[in-house]
Amino acid sequence: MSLFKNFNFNKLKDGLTKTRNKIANSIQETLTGKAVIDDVTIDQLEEILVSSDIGFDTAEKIIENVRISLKSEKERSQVNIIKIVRDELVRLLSENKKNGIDHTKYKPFVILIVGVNGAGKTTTIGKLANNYKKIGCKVIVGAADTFRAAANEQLDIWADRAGVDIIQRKQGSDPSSVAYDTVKKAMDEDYDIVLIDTAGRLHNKANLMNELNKIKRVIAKLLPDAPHQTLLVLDGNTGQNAIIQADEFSKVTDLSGLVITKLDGTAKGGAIFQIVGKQQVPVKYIGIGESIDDLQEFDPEAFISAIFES
Ligand SMILES: Nc1nc2c(ncn2[C@@H]2O[C@H](COP(=O)(O)OP(=O)(O)OP(=O)(O)O)[C@@H](O)[C@H]2O)c(=O)[nH]1
Ligand SMILES: [Mg+2]
Repeated sequence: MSLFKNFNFNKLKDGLTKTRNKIANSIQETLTGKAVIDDVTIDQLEEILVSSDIGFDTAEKIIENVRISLKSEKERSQVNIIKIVRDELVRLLSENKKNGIDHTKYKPFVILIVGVNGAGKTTTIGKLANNYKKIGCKVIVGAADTFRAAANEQLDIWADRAGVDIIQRKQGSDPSSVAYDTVKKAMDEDYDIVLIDTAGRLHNKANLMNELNKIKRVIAKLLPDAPHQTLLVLDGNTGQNAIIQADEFSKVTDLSGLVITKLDGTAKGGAIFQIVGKQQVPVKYIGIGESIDDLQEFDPEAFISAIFES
């Protein structure tokens, strides 16, 4: 069941237009007018899948299932093929889906947002803050990206848009002390949700990872189970690179979920299959635009419908 109330299928469909053109429309074109689905057509289908960012392994799996299903079918109609492909894609996207931790189990519920620079962390925090606020939660955000001069200001704008509180310190302050102060205030003043923004770039990668660890340790001093959720934000445009980032961050921190941003405006939405296929971490949210309502809870069924329904 979805927690947030902002799901909008048409918006999802609009956002995924380019991905739909690349994947579903090409499949439709290949199958249109084919009275019988022969091996050449299956090979063409395989080519489309392989070239559509969903990854070689995923494409192979789907084609294998198409072949198996066709063997048992008398009627090799195109509707069947599309259905087989769709079902298989939904199945792949649902594989890692675990039930998330219920935010009402902890008070405050602390969410740490991590990811490389420009992935969409701050924007995602603004959107999440808005969604939690809308369902009646008291929300505070912590500006623990103290590395970049404009970072505070950016988060401040989002906090303002969402109508939530913010803790910020001057540039160059210790990020973990900002996180500490935010969680402390949340505990003292009865907040439900804490969202901690972090830097995407420090002097080097080791620095960044050490900093994240320190933030986690410091938060845990106040609340032993916190952070209750660590979300890795990945830019949906980056395809293969997103997989590498997920690997890197998984090494240093326990990720509870992924947020794939910027799925609007990219034809590479198929990369989500590779990410899900290679990670044990479920996709929790997807970003389909730059405004405050453009974050949706990830629903494999809806995602595939949005890609295949013209
Ligand atoms: N189209 C689109 N743009 C997005 C989405 N999410 C974020 N962006 C844009 O991506 C850019 C970077 O977003 P930020 O939220 O600043 O990214 P960040 O990870 O906080 O970046 P750093 O603070 O530099 O590490 C901004 O221009 C956002 O508007 C999305 O879902 N769709
Ligand atoms: Mg940021």
